[in-house]
Amino acid sequence: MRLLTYCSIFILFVLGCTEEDYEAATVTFYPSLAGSTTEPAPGTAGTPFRVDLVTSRVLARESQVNIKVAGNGAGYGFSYVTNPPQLQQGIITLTIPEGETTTFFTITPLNDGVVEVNDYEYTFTIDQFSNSIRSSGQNTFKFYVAEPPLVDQNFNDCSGAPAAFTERIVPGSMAATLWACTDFGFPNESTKAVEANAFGKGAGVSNSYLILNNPLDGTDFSEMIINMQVYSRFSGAGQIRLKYSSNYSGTGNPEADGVTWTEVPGFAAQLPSAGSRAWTLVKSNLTDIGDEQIYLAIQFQGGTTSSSSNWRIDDFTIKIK
Ligand SMILES: [Ca+2]
Ligand SMILES: [Ca+2]
Repeated sequence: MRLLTYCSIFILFVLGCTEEDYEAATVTFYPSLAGSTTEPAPGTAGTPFRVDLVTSRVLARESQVNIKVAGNGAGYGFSYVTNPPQLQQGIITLTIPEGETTTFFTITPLNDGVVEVNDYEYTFTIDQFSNSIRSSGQNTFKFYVAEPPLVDQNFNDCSGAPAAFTERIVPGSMAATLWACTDFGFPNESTKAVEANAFGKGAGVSNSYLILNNPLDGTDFSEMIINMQVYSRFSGAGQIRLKYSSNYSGTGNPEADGVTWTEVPGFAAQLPSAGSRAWTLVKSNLTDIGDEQIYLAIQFQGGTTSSSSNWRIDDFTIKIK
């Protein structure tokens, strides 16, 4: 009898240990809690991004984890898909076999044909679990998908003159080419940029437009977000302005009779001072474009051969919505 009691206690103890040591596992996102990518171009497939989870111990039984998905954009099947697929909208169910400690799912961004100017942000939250999993640790994973810009110029292949832009000099102003490639881009001389400078360039006062070759069609958007990095190494005469025109022809004198340019509001006020030697992200919004085609330009005006500020532009992007 006494022996039997000892055995029972021993068996209970062992079973108890089994429950404690092998049953109650915690599941957690590991090693990463965040990831990011860019939305694929129209007609191209996105790259699956793998998200890993681990359990705190080997599972004694096959167990499930439900992960709740929240985010903006057009939703599952339009802005992204997951593998395993979502059988119930907004829930990914993962099964971890007995004897295992790891699992993962993938998220693949899709081009949804919708411009999400604030980009996409998804939150994956461990919501429910079963069997051997009794708790969750780091239970949130964030995934960011950037909307690809309409225009995206880092000037890193700049050679001679910047691609995608054409310099147009107003007749009667300083005749020399003023916009050129520079090796001193953002954030440092490891990348190229485009730069305007009139110093030592001969007679006249600068008035030169660096014009984006492709006009932008106002019927395609209600708002345009134009961002660029700006740097000025030297102080002196001259300034840059971001302007647009709905009646410029796209070629020839940018100040020909009848051509009007409007300053993009807020641009000038955000510029670093001439000679300040600090890269500054200048962000502009344009909302009052009608259903017309516009040209966008950076104008460098007022520099002379004996006194000129210089202006470097890098990471020029335009997003529309
Ligand atoms: Ca999109
Ligand atoms: Ca660059």
